[in-house]
Amino acid sequence: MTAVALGVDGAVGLDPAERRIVQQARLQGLVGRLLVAGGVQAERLRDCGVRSGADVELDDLPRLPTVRKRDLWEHYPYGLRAVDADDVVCVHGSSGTGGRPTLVPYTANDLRIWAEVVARALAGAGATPKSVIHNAYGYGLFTGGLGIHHGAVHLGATVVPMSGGLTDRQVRLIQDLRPDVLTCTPSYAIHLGEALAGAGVGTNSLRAGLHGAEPWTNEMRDQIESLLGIRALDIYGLSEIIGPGVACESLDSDGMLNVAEDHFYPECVDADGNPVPDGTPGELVFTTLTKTGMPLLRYRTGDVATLDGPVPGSPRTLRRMSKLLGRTDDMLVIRGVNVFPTEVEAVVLADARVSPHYLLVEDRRDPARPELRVAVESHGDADAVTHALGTALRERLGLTCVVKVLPAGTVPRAETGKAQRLRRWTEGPAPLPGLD
Ligand code: DLL
Repeated sequence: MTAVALGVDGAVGLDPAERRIVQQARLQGLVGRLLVAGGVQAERLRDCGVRSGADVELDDLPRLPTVRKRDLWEHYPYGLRAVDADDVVCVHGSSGTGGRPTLVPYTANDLRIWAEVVARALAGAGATPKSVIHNAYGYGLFTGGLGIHHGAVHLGATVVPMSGGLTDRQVRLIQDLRPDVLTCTPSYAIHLGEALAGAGVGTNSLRAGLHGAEPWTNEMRDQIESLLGIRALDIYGLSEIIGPGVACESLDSDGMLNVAEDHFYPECVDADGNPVPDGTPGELVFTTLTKTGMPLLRYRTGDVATLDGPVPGSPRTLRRMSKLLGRTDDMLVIRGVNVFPTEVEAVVLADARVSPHYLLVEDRRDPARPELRVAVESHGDADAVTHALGTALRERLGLTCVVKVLPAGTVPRAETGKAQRLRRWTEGPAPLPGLD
């Protein structure tokens, strides 16, 4: 593997002034497409006085309307689709609320863009057409598995489509196929690293890992790097924009993630939606300049990070974003699954045997195995309630939770102010007796 690979396309090294001309033209094309497609984004543009793509410039973005996850849910399943149903070649998504997932339709054009940006991310981690990529992101509606897959194929590498789980088999194939790149969530990288060590399987073929889909710290990075002997790099994305590949660290990006800004134009805004200067934390807002299936103008991600320019003097000229610093809402991401506490509440309160006093505990004591613990009180048969809630939560969220049925009166009541329904547990004793 080469130390610094610029990528499979020239876009990453383009002169920023030339890139801006491309972005400008693409923005005008996008606005034109949205106006023709009609629907909520077109209405909001018209309300702002925009009649055609030619009316907008990149500098006008801050005064243009935004769109949020809520808009996707309100127009479920395909309300923001901007092409004929016939032009949609696949659908991906993530968990949503009210039992409705967030669904994203892709055209063949969108799949080409996705493959290109993921191939770029893989190349930035040192992967080449000779690489063997062990892909342990889940395959399915989740964008991790298939997104990395498309990029690896586009790069001309060999992808091993492992998906998640069945760790013994993953260990066996790492031993036999000797991959140089590992792609999976950071928590699974640690789990796999421990399993490989436990089985006495060496990891000396591995050079780099692309890890994302959930929050992770630099301490976790150190752990992954020492367990697996690799450079562990951060990859960011969200289904609404495309999936993995919106931004990704490269071997030379100095701890920040290169944003694929020729396709996904980034802004960073404060709570009132005003732009913040580079280096100041704010909410990331992306505009999909080239997507056609579900193009989004100024999508407010809820993800908090900082933006910055490229590494000075680097041949890689893309703007960069920091590792994520948090969220503007209460969405949790547990083992790559997005969870809104209100969804858990809906399941818990639907069971008549359970009292309305419950507590969610985001258990991150072991960073490799984050768990969502759900403490409830019930007068019913504890085993039956545990089983029923566990099944209902798995069905609704796509996540296996640890359900604890506690004696009546154990879950703290809010005497004043808002009920505290969510606690984070990173060390020390359980926030509630009986929870571990
Ligand atoms: O998680 C896409 C993805 C797959 C990214 C594989 C990277 C690797 P969603 O399921 O729609 O898409 O979840 C998107 O997950 O808004 C963030 O809050 C969180 N997230 C994604 N990447 C990271 C990361 C995929 N690198 C939501 N660090 C986003 C922290 C991340 N959080």
